[in-house]
Amino acid sequence: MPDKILDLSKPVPEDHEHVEHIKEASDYLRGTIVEGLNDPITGAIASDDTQLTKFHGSYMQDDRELRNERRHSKLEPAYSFMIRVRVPGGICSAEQYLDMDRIANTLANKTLKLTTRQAFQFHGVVKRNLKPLMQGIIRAKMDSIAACGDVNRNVMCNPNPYQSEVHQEVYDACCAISDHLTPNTSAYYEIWMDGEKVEGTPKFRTETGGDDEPIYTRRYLPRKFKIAVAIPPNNDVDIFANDIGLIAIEKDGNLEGFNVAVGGGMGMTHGMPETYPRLASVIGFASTDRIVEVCEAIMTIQRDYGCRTNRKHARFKYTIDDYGLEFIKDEIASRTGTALDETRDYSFDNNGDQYGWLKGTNGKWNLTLFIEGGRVKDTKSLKLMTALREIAEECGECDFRLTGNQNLMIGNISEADKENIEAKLKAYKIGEYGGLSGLRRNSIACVALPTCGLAMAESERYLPTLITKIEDICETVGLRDDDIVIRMTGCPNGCGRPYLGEIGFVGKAPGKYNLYLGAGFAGERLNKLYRENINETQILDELKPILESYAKEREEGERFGDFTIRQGYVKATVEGKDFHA
Ligand code: SRM
Ligand code: SF4
Repeated sequence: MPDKILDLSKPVPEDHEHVEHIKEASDYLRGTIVEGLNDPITGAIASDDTQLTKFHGSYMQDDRELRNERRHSKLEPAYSFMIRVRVPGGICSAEQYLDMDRIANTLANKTLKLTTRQAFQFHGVVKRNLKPLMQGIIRAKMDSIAACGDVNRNVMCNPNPYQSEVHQEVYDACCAISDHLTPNTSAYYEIWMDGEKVEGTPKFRTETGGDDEPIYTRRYLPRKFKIAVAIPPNNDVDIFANDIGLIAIEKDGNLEGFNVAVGGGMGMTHGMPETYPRLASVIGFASTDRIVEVCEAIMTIQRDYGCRTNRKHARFKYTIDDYGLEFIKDEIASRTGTALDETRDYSFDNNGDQYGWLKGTNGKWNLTLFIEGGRVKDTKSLKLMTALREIAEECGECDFRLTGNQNLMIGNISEADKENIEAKLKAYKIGEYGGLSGLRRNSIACVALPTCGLAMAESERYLPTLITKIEDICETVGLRDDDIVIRMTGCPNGCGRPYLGEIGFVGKAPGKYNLYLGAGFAGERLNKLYRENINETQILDELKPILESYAKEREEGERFGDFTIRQGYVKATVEGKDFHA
């Protein structure tokens, strides 16, 4: 039995990461954030506080394209803040969507980013606008606490509870897990709302909770923690990329419970083979009534045993590979008093979104729209932001739902509104998805430049152009409509889950990418490095013969990722530890 790493009876050990000392000294995530916000001399906040604002849902960034110019002019970097709004299960009302739109247009950079974890992001928020923006979110009865930081993040699930009874039950379970694992600290409302209570705000706990963090403790988790729930056969939230992935098991139209998978994560660092993406391992089954306590038990195992001396080794996937799955199973049994049951049968057949119109169990309509790179904005040629705003203003009872693939579902639409929405989309020349190639409708790109401080190459701004060029090849060989999962990120951290792309690109340097091939179409197998550090011409030269041969030589129903393995372009990755092999 290993010793726990978290020991609250002693001061934070010297060899623990600096962030551990910051958390301990922060008085439940307060630090000197208020003082920093009130300091008019700089557009920044204190460095230690930037670690704490993450827990409040905000990252300090600077415009990387202005760095040199500002340095030469002896100005401080062009600081701004990114704010992430948690939307458990991805669902908000039309009214809340309009609040997000208004905030983006008045206090941020007039765009909304729909993220790979069903959240909204605002970019380019200057310091003086940060507090008004946070207040706007909270007055919209939403929140940003725990959207980032060493805590459980936005819990994901399919965003259409009207697809079936089971979808509704899964959505309810997702919200229950999210609510239970939301941090308790009153610092959030104290700092951003001056302690004011807003009726209906999720988890306003100052009255009941105070600062005690019974689940997290004052040191919180060693690292971020992520949970997602999928309903077979659709793995649209990529559960295997999560610290906990839950697979809904139904019987005769009722939810029985969930297979529990643990230890997924995408992040790695170039040149450090001891870091690797890992897919979650399925370890058993828990009935619906147990799922919240099982999630808490798993998360607290990571709280107690996760590495706190090296953040690159601090994700749950490494705790599992260090201690073994049997240890994790035994701990779950001892913490909950009951062992997990035998894993139930399940199978996934895709990890994408089902575009277009779908009628719900309540007789209303739901429409899934492709949003390229998850970016909602107006351009000269496409007034996407305006169109969505007008739909939200006019659509009565409808709601807005974010998918795990950066897309948008407009839900709960009446028959009459369906016609209006179709007319509106036509007027604004917004296709539902018709006309998109199989590559584009299965694409994800992370934010990367210019806001992401970790980006080594473009992603969101570049993938659409690259896809157009790959589409030319696909068109020639007759693959235009074939679904192929393609994903790009500007660095190896994996925010667009690139290691689950049948074609994956990971930025190495400006204009240079590693090319990965061979992931499973349903998100059940990682891909493998095929070519390193290549530019656009090389990418196209590499992909052309493979796509040509796929068009000619694939077997009936064979997916592109499977084909690249069968033909020996790459070896199958069996587990995270052999990703680099
Ligand atoms: Fe991420 C860090 C954006 C999903 C793994 N991620 C970041 C930061 C905050 C950069 C930073 O630390 O300074 C990025 C902000 C960019 C910007 O300008 O907005 C960022 N991550 C995103 C988003 C917005 C990408 C997107 O285009 O949609 C996604 C927000 C999700 C959300 O709503 O919560 C996003 N990030 C992910 C995912 C995908 C997922 O969760 O399904 C992953 C891989 C899964 C995982 O966690 O392993 C992911 N992000 C990372 C990592 C690597 C973590 C690791 O274990 O090594 C970092 C860097 C870090 O934590 O040190 C990171
Ligand atoms: Fe930034 Fe890298 Fe995440 Fe892309 S993958 S958003 S470049 S941290």
